Amino acid sequence: MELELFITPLLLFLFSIFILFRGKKKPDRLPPGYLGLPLIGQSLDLLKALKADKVENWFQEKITKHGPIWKVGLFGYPTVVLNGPTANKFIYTFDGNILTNTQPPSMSRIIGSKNLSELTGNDHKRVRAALTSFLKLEVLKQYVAKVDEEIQHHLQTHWHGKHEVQVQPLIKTLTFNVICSLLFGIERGPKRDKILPHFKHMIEGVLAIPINLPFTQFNRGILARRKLVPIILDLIREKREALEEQKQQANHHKDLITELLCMRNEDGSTTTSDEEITDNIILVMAAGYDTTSALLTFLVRLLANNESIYSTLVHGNASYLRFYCYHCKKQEKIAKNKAHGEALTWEDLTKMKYMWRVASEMLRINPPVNLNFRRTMQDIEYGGFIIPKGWQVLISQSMTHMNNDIFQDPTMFDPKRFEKHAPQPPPFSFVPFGAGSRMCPAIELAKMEILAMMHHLVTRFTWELVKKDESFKRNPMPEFDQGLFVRIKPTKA
Ligand SMILES: *[C@@H]1O[C@H](CO)[C@@H](O)[C@H](O)[C@H]1NC(C)=O
Ligand SMILES: *[C@@H]1O[C@H](CO)[C@@H](O)[C@H](O)[C@H]1NC(C)=O
Ligand SMILES: CC(=O)N[C@H]1CO[C@H](CO)[C@@H](O)[C@@H]1O
Repeated sequence: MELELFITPLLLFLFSIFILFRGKKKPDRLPPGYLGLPLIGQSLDLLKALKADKVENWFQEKITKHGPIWKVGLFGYPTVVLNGPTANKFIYTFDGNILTNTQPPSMSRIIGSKNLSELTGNDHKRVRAALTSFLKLEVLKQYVAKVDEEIQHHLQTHWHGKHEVQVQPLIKTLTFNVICSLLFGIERGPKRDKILPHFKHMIEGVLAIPINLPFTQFNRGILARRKLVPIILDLIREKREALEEQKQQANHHKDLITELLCMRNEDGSTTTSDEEITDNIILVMAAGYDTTSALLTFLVRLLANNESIYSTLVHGNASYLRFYCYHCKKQEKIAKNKAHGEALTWEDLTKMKYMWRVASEMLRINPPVNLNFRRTMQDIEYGGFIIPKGWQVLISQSMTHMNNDIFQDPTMFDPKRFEKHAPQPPPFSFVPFGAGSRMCPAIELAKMEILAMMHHLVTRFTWELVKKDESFKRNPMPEFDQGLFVRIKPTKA
């Protein structure tokens, strides 16, 4: 890793800071644990655990050593790590002005801090309101055909006629395209093509160690952001002009940028600066791009490995269908009622209940986002300890998702856990999308993309893994070593 080149000179520098820091008076009742070196702390250890997808083991080791609440230095800040449903509830529901959604510096420098996830108080409410009003179900329902069109075009271009494909990079391009089309009204063409490479580099720097030296991942991310921002500012300008020209024509497809441009204060002044819109665009792209594509890639791998799930999904469970749920038609039946190339409808998606249970179980076992950071704005007491002002608080989704007391036999993949009549997991224990007032506002969009894409895949292709045991690393998003190589065959029509 190129990073190591810089470590030695840095250590000397950091060590001197460390000596300075030690002089400060520490509040009593800090959780046990070691902060390590300032700035770096134990970031390298965590990144290593992430790469091996062993964050739970890393947490568990520390818990065994220090108890359930412990401290560690991560990405430039002292950090208190918590776990369990109570901790999840605490992080997701505590007053957001005190426990803010501030991300480690690598994330906020790159994603931008005028964005939704970093905003607090009224700013957060305002921008979130625009996003939610755009992403709510009644609005999204109108766009199923648009998503479907992107998916069909994607399969036609990148899958049909091929023998082998790398699933993950392809699906990333697909999710990028869906977001461009639906949220930003950027149609296929040169503009999209210009944004994509910068965007990819930017995302890669998001959870790097915040050392801005040439050749670090962090540095590449910052440079990519710098190239991306003017393109987005141009786009905002175009949308604003278009909006002024067609002021009278209300109510055609409004994209998210237009929606944000239309927001007005009570006195009629604009509420959202171009800078805020830019950061939000980048945030929404970042949030939708890696997450949905990771989940879809895991599902493709699952269906290659598990014949029984595949068959239930495609053909349905005969006895189940007959006795319980005749309208739970499986993918094959849904496809039979369509003319070739005819778009899926909202109603079709609502029938894919088994598919969504399979996806939910995948979200439990392999949550695309597996770390949640917060920052304290004042000293907070938790579990008998003080978390000082300015520290980070961290939880990992997997700590509850893989807890044997909450999900029995947690490593077993079992979609039955999400059946309607199955016992519900306790509140704040199944949190792939977060929870509380900052819960991912795009769940319904993600669901729509996943159901529609999986439907088209299973009805058009069969596939097998080229490398049976291809594994993945977390960077921090799951990345398959070779992008998940599969051999595909078209299904007989
Ligand atoms: C299929 O139906 C049978 C009978 O209702 C049920 O026991 C079984 O769990 C079902 N399988 C799935 C995967 O839904
Ligand atoms: C496939 O999934 C089913 C249902 O969860 C599970 O019982 C079975 O063990 C899995 N099969 C394989 C080969 O992993
Ligand atoms: C990097 C960056 O843009 N930082 C700014 C984000 O917004 C806050 C206030 O909302 C500023 O204080 C930061 O400088």
